[in-house]
Amino acid sequence: MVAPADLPLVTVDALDKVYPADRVTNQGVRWNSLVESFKSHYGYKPAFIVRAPGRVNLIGEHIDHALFGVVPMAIVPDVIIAIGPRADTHEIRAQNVDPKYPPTAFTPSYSGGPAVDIEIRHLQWHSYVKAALLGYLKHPHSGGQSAGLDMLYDGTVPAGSGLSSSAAMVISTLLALLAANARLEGISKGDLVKMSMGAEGNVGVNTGGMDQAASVISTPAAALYVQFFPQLAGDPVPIPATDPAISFVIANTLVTSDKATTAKYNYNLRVVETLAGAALLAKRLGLAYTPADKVSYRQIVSEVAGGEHSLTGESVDNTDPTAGLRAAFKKTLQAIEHHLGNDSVRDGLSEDDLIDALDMSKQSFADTYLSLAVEPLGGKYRLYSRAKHILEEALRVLEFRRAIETGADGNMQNLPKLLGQIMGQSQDSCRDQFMCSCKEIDEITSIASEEGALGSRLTGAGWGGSTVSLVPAHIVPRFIENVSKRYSKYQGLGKDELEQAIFATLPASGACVHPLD
Ligand code: NG1
Ligand code: MG
Repeated sequence: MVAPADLPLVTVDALDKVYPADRVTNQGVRWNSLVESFKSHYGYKPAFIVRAPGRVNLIGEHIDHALFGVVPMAIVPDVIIAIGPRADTHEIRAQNVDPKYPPTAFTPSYSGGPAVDIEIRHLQWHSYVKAALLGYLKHPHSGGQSAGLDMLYDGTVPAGSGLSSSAAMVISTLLALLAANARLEGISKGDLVKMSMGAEGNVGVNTGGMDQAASVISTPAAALYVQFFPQLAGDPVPIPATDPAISFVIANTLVTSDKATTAKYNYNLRVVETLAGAALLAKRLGLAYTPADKVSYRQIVSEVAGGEHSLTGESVDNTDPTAGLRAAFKKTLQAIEHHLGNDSVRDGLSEDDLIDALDMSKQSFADTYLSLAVEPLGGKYRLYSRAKHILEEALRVLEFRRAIETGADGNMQNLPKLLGQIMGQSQDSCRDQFMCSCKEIDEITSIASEEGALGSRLTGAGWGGSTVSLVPAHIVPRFIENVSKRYSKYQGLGKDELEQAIFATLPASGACVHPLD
């Protein structure tokens, strides 16, 4: 198999290679109007349009960080940018078609290594432009320089909706920089994923890589299995024809899950709980890692199974290629039960107790973990329930993918129901073990189930943002209407607002560059 991560970036000459057939015309109107607005803003014709989509994650929440595979897909909502390179200056000018995002203009400093001033504690839309620019300048491929650039943005991924507007912003901006500086050559999709992960770190988010992989590597009409270990790879997962046909409906809670302001006590804290849990498990298993190694649960799985070779070697049943891996996940779950589920670790540790358990000094704990959290954390570290969620969710990803490939017990008829059940289990675990749900997500997912969804769960980081429901295609219009009538935060919304808040999605293609002539 050729891993799509190794393939070159996509250049498109027509929009039917980008959007599902029924969306091409209205997107064409949008792209043309972006070109016209660029001309009237900057007084000349843009040279390129680049695009990076948002994503919805179907299964595998909060496990990319632990290097387990996930199954997201790129969606139609995206960020497109019209670009004009300017040879006469280093100034970057960025405008947004939405007047609520004010224009910005700045020049990176090139004395003593590239520097860009990112307002990390007061993030604005253009902080993501700057984060991408800094990531680009620091990447060896850029040679540490960028030409001046005029950019006009048009984004349709709602910010803070759990659909990865941030990844779409950063990736589209990186593509703009690569295109404008004639540096597209020699960059693979996998390179862009890594570059954008690094760049998103410039706004203080410890990103796991799923969003970037989905936005860059996705191919039309398929979800994407993203593997992070032992290396990044993407494998298209075409959604099969079933009876009833499957549709995925996204419903935004309209509670903004703004990581820039809340990461310190939710997302980044979970990252610390995950890393510290893996370090403690490794220690109690007698494995030769120190906390500074930041061992992942996925690495521990290989150790527990006696090396990666045994997961893929002859012991594996040919008709079930993931059998070895699933057995290793289960064995690791037993180890978690045994080593993290017995003593005081089970109910959560105070910071001092965690430092003791890991045999660390306060200083090295702070250097290793608290630096990831942006701010002091306080409270309890729940290593056991986070670890359990991660391993069980990783197992669900394998089951989900296997079901799509082979049906439920070999039967395609029961597939929609089985996929829905797996999604429901994921939601329960996100709520009870990873504790990343919230009352609005709980409200939508339970209304969704009552209105005929076969499964419904949060998607993305949670704590607000969006839900995704697996709905039989033939009931989608009624489903959307009924959920719209019942979910408290949709009351009083206009038609346009509602259409943006709840909609059925089709898998769209990943990021691309469109040269204009
Ligand atoms: P959101 O908050 O939806 O962008 C975040 C992470 C992902 C992944 C999910 C949880 C970033 C940029 N994204 O997604 O990598 O860990 O949470 O599965 O941090
Ligand atoms: Mg994000």
